[in-house]
Amino acid sequence: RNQRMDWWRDARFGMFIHWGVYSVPAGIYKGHKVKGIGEWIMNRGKIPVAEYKEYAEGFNPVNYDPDKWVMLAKNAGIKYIVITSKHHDGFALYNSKVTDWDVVDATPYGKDLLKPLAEACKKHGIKLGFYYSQAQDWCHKGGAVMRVPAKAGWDNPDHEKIDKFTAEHSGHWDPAQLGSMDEYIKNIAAPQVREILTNYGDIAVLWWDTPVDMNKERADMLQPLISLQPGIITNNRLGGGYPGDLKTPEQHIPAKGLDYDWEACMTMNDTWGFKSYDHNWKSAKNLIRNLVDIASKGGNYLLNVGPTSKGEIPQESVERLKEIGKWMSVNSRS
Ligand code: FUL
Repeated sequence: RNQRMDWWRDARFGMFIHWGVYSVPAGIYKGHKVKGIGEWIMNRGKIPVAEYKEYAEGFNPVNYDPDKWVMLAKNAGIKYIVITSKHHDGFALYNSKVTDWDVVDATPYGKDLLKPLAEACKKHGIKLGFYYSQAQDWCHKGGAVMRVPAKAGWDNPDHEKIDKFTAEHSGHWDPAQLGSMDEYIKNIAAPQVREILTNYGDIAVLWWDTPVDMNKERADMLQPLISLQPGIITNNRLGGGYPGDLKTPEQHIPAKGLDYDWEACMTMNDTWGFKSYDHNWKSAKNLIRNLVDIASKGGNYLLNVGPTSKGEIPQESVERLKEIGKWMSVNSRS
């Protein structure tokens, strides 16, 4: 019996936080509603790197109150939080020494967002995990890109030209993105993983994502770093043949569960990162059903919130978490 997984198996319920510069455009580029999930706006919109980076000027989460977030989670019966330390746009929510594309160097806010969250989690007895996009990185040279046709975002007048370029450059749409992926892994991803696993105390989970263009050699530059956090749990999205500790069904619940530890990650509306006009919220009843359904099948529920650029969890999400908390206070065992 693998004791390392004990707390995680008992936990059943986690909070996913997708937060970054994409919360500034919040789903709208040049006046167009860009299709798809909000944190993908740069790729779907084919926004040039320099232009996307300007959104950082609008990222100023002055209302960020990690204590409040952690208590909101805790009161809903949530036992662990997984936050995007860096998503596919390459923007780090912490003070990274290997790039200027982070909250401290690139935004008016200018403060590390993960430090106070780590402190709040510790104070309230909630475990903390980091999501890290190790392969896709749309702002650092050499980062991988998942290929998406220009028309899949908005009615882009340059779609033919862009698609021709992306076809020739493994999905990249801006010359500023081109470079060696091996160098990117070595000089950006690996040092950043080292940072997040060194500077924030106990980290319970490392959540890799989308192993685009990963191979064994590249994964081997990252996998050994998990020894920086003894007991850490990783998911199955590193690539390079590493299975990880858990499977990660996304936006669905396997009908009969899985014969492996698993965690269903799901949104409350239709986006992970904040989108101003996504009002397609599931009811609290629906979310509670999902939790019960998942727990009864032996899985964990990683339920997402997408805070705004001002540092607020949308009110609709707050209300639903409070409803879940009410149900939990009557029906849960701890
Ligand atoms: C996906 C990512 O591409 C999404 O943006 C999101 O982070 C989801 C949880 O995983 O594969």
